[in-house]
Parts: sequence; C-alpha cells; structure tokens
Amino acid sequence: MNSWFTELQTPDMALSCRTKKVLHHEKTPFQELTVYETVQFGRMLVLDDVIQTTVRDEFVYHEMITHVGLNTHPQPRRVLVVGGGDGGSIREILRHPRVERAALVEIDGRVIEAAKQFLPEISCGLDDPRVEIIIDDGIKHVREHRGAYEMIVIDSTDPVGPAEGLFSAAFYRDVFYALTEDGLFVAQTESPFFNGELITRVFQDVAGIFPVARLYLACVPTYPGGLWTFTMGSKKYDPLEVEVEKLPDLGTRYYSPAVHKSAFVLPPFVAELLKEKQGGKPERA
Ligand code: AG3
Repeated sequence: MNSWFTELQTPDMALSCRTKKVLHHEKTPFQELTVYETVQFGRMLVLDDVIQTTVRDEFVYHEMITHVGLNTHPQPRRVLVVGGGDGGSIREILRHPRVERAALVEIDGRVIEAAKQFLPEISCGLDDPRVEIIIDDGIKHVREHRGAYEMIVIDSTDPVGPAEGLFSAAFYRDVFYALTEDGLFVAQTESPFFNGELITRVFQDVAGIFPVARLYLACVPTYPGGLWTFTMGSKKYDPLEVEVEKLPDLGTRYYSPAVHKSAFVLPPFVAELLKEKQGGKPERA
C-alpha cells in the first residue's frame, strides 16, 4: 500500500506522511475530521487537512504548552484549556498535584469523541474526576467567566476559520479578566518561519494587556517549519524567574527544568519579531 496524506503547510510547501489506513473520517458541524494510521508518526488527527497532533510527537507540544505556565504559577488550582479537544493538554495538566480542576471548553464535541475512540494515549485524562468538559465556544466561555482560573491554555487550530477569534486582542483582554489577579495564559502561536507577522502582532497585543509577555519555542516535527512558538501573558509571575532547580520531575520527555529556561532563548530572527516588545510594560489598550 502506498497512500500518502499531504498537508499543504504553505501555498508553496507540503508535508507528506505515508499512511497505512484511514481509521476514521467524518464531517462534523464545524470541520472535516480524519484519523490516519501513519507509518512515521503513528495515529494522526487531521482537521480540515491540517495536522493537529500525532501519537509520536504530541508530547513536545502538549508538555510545552502546559508545564512552562504551570511551573511559573505557584498555585495553579483551576486551569482552563480552550480548544484542545484531543485531551493532550488536559493529560499534562493533571500531572500537577496542585491542580484541583481542569476545564476543557471545546467547540466541536466530535473531536473529543474521536480522540477518546482512536487516540487513547492522548485523550486518557478526559475521564478524570478533576476534569470538566464544556462543549461551547471558547470565546463565549472566557467572556462569561471572570476571575475564574489561575491559568488558561489556548490550544487552538491555525488562525483561520473558527479559531481566528482566539488570536485577537479582544479575546486576550477577555482572557485577562477570566484569570485570577495573579493568573497567566499560554497560547500556541504558530511558526516563526511562516507566521512572523502574526507572532509580532499577537506579542504586541499581549504586551499591551499583560504586565509580563514572553515568547518561547519548541520543536514539533509535524508542524510547519518544525520550530513552534508559544506566547505567555502573565499578570504577576515571570517564567524567567522560576527557580527551576526546585521543580519536581514529572517524568516529562521534552520539558525539563533546563528546557524551561532554554526555551526562552530566541535565535536573532525570532527575537527580531518582538523587537523591544519582549517583557513590555503594561500600556493597557
Ligand atoms: N493545535 C494545532 C497546532 C497547529 C498546527 N498547524 C499546522 N499543522 N498547520 C494542536 C492541537 C493539539 N492539542
């Protein structure tokens, strides 16, 4: 068998993975959802022909979108994931002994169901008693919950279609108010090679709303360019001031105390995207 799934990562570049099988395919009310069995990366979740996660490399993204923030906040008791219906972020959040409640607000309930059925390694935390699953628009949920969470993880798809609003200044302002007075958020913010303008704009917006704004990196082989960015906005705690030597070992495979620090070391072409805005003062919008 010689079938390939190809994601057109930009109009001029593609990533192809050889597939053994289509395990599942459906049109949900929101998108087209496919689960492939691939040769290189194991099972792979694809939404509207865009790779969301694979069993072999998901640990990088899910560890890095959660543990950096969870270890920056001293008491992350209530954590919200916006998007992330596959459950990978929730699984990582539950590793933290201080977390009492992990809420997931996902617009497309079918993603959760498909992940439970076909990606058990990733979705395994979703049945934990600390987890609350809310099928709703994340933008609306965040707007309607004030001071409710110590940490919010924005585990979105690319900034097109339904996820576009999750990259807007108005949404980051709502996130600010949905957080406790010392809360912080982390959002996935795409590739520094192909989404430089977006990264600059998001960083500017976040630095205008939050006293602390930081960008960090991780390497995700199945995402465009391989190098991926995360943006953190924090009301009080600075991830660069964490005493990493004191952090417990949670058995993570990409994240570690040393990686917590090194992820913020930016190559000049990435630092250039932020210019003087890194750590920017709160000039509230
Ligand atoms: N969120 C999607 C990241 C963006 C991937 N982009 C791409 N392949 N063009 C991941 C969801 C995992 N919980």
